[in-house]
Amino acid sequence: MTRIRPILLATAAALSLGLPARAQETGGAEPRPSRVEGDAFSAPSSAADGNKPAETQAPNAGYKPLLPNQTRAPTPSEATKVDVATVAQGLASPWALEFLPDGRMIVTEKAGKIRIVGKDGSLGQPLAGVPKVDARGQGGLLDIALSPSFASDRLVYISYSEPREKGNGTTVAKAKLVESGGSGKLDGFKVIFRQMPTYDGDKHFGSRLAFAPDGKLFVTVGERSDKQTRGQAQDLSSGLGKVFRIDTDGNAPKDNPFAGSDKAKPEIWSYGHRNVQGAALDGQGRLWTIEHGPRGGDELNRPRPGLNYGWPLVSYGIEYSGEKIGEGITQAGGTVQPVYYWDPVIGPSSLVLYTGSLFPAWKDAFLVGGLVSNGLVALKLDGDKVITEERIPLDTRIRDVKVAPDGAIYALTDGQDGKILKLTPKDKQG
Ligand SMILES: [Ca+2]
Repeated sequence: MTRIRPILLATAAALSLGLPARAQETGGAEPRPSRVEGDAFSAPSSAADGNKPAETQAPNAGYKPLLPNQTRAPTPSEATKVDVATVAQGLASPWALEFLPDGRMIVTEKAGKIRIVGKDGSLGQPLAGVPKVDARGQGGLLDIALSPSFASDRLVYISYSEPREKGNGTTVAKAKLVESGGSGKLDGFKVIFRQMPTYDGDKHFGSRLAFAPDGKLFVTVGERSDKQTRGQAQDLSSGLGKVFRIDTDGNAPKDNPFAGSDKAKPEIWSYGHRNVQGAALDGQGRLWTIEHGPRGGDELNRPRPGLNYGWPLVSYGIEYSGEKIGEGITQAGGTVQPVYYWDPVIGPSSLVLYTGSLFPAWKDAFLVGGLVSNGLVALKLDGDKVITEERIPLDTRIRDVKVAPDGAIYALTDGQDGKILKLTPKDKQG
């Protein structure tokens, strides 16, 4: 009963949100989801091109996918050729990039700095008013998002691993970006949300911030990696291993799937996640996320309210030691299958929907930044199913990917001397 309840709540929540509930998705005939959520995704209506998969290496785990095209989708019939230019360099372990309305960029650096990067690639001085962060391991100053009404309110939202008594944790804050005389600061800094519990570790902080069209903010986090914490991804009273949905003051909206429950955190949108570092809204305003799996098992998911995405009960990956994760199962009742997974991993850092017109082949494709794959991955979808996977090698770890107002693709490279790379279509004459 405890496993079923969230799903029923989820459907009710989806209906009240006006989101496509499953009954609507399946033509109205089916009142509740099947035990294994695999059939939520219809098979592609257009046949794949019959090309070989983009992935050529042997998998780490011997698991078979439950669904067609759930991994190793074929490459598109025609490869997209890109020109790559370096727009800026000298960023210290940059983590996130956003475009400001005037075409400049705002970039976070992991150790705790935020800089504005000019259109000419010049790096501004670090903004004042940025909080202290715990930058050990995978922690630090992480994502940045502009308020949906940034042009009028100048608010930015940041996520970071916050140093706390007895450890650290992912925290979300907002502040006003104020610039004058060539320098800038964050003004009126205010914490709006803290992932709890605090834990003394340096891994799996997530995190991405993504605004939905209704102005609600999705916050993705991790489960802190260690064996003693990872099980909390399944615990609705814990904030580890979740996707949250909050308002701009950090409160849980009343139409969240667990709002009003005394056993669950009301900010939870979905659970059973490992370490979610990519989040994007699709053209219908629906949330998609991408998370780091263990060895094998990176996942693309479409988190729906109140549903369980399986970790650590279910995974297509294995431990780094080679042992099974838990029972070594890839499906279980009450858990949702990934839309797509990778084995071996790509190390997905970021996710964006390509909405520009410079690359017609990628119209409405998801672009994924790869830390391990050293480049971008383009996923074309048909409905909610991946039909092709294309690799765009950039020979360096990619930490974030964004689409510029002119449709060019900007990739932020990881590590010291981080760069901003600009991708444009390769001149066919050249
Ligand atoms: Ca999963």
